[in-house]
Amino acid sequence: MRPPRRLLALLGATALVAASLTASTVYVVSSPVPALALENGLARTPPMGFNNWNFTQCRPEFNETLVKGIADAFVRHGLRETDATATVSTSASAIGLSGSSFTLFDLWSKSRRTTTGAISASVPAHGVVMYRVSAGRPTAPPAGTSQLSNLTWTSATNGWGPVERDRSNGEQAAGDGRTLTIGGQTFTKGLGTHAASSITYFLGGRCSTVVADVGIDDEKTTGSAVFQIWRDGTKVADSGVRTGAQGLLHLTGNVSGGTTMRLVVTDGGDGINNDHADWANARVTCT
Ligand SMILES: [Ca+2]
Ligand SMILES: [Ca+2]
Repeated sequence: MRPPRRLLALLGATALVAASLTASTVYVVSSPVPALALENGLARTPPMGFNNWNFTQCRPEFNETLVKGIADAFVRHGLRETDATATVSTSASAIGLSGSSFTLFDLWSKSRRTTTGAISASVPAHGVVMYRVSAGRPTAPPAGTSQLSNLTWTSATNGWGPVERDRSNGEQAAGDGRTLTIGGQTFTKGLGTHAASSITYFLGGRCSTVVADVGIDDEKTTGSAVFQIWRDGTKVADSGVRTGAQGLLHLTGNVSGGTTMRLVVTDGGDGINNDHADWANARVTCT
């Protein structure tokens, strides 16, 4: 898959934001709706959006004239609100891409989908949708059972340096981890992470099960973390809080039909210090 080249931004529920907002960004933005306190792993408000406070901090120049000017600019670029869900579309050429197949990565939910031809988003009334759009399609894992450390993830975040393949997290440098070890048991394959971490794989609806032996690596036994497996926006496995003293836990997630799968590590509620979290012998089975 080619690396992401464009961040597509669509503003407003009914109108397409022209690429003139930025050369490479499209947003779907309008006034917020009350947040729903859903325990679905998503932030209760979008992590990105139009945030005047960060820019102005209510300095004197942030006055009615400026606010009206911003609103007028939105309207000039075709941004308006409606009270109904609307489909907002653009073309590849409008955002500087070529080809006919594209991958849309939802920057809020972290879900991923593919499309051909027109690029569009279904935008709730007064809602927000943000996609990173890249040309081409990601590749699903091959048929059979694959070690996740042998596959290419589509995105990864990690709380202390990068995610390590087939070794523990170690410190901040890449490749400085040790043999994956949980409760004295060593592993030659797996992923070494550190809370807070999230690793996303594209499955393309072709995979059924993800399994791993999870736990705090022996290199930092005082850590604590929670291991979760997500199929698109649904959590399908949760380890509960694991400490170094508990050793490993075998975790299984049903990812049948999922377009994407995420391995998530949280801090266990007590901060990220020493949270060296291993996904040992982590495998996915696909057809
Ligand atoms: Ca490292
Ligand atoms: Ca912790």
